[in-house]
Amino acid sequence: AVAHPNIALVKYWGKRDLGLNLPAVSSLSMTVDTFETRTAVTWGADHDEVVLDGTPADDRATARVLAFLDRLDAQRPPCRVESHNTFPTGAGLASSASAFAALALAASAAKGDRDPDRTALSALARQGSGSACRSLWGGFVVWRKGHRADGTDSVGAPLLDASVWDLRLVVGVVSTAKKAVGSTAGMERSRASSPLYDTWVSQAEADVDAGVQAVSTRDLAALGRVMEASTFKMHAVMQTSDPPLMYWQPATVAALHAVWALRAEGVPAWVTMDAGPQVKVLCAAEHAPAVAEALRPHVQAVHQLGQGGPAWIVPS
Ligand code: 2P0
Repeated sequence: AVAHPNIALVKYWGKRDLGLNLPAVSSLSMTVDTFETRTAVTWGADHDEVVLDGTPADDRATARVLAFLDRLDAQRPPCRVESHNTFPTGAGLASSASAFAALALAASAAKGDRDPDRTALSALARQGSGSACRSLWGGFVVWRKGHRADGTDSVGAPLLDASVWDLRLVVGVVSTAKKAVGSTAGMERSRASSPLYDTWVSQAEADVDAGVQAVSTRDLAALGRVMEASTFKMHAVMQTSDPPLMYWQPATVAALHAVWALRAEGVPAWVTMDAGPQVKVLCAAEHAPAVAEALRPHVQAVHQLGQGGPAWIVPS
């Protein structure tokens, strides 16, 4: 199966249940094209084996993948999983989102269900990595946090297909180093220690509603504004955690000032950053080249990403 990563426009940061991986807040994302995870599962192998980008996975990654397969089927046979990413892993480019979306779909197909219920699959993918529940779908996707104790209503849902509104996320890659603190540990640190955490949670649903409204009315300025607001509230929570979570590098700040300078000159473009130093810029397709030029002096590489489609099963 193949899945694309997604970038949150209104952010997920914080959990209300660690066991089922239920979020404290709803979120809104755009699935991107170009970057992809491609995963093959053999259902019934000699022994359990996980290979990532051509190399046997370390113990931690192997345990995470096998625990995920156990959730799909506690009686499963030994399985072989082989997965490739076309982009940097673990560097704030949403690699766990595409990874667990592709794994959920590939494992279901390998088990014999080639047309699984996507909503049930989204709930499964969420347990591998929260943001993965959004990568089953293309275009704009909303993940409502849900209310049920079993988490069956905490799933991604498609909002607008990829072909409808031609936007770009221009990604400036500041560093491809793996992050020092992963998202799960970071979220728990923020919940336990940031004095801003409760305010963040209390405002998140209104931000998601504003984002959904902006997508529904194709209002890029409104979407950009709420995306930047959500981004900086999330990073304020991160940075006021104890010890602070500072995912930015100096080049991150230089790049975001460059985008704001461009906007002051009349180019409509808005910034977002996730749990890593990369800067991602939301703009109309016609403005992506100018945004890329503004980012280039500050970053290692620039990718102009369009909207990606849903996760899909490669015909065998
Ligand atoms: C997001 N992030 O909404 C937010 C913004 C990072 C910052 O979802 O612990 O890998 O596996 O559920 O999904 C990254 O966190 O976290 C993330 P887990 P995940 O995209």
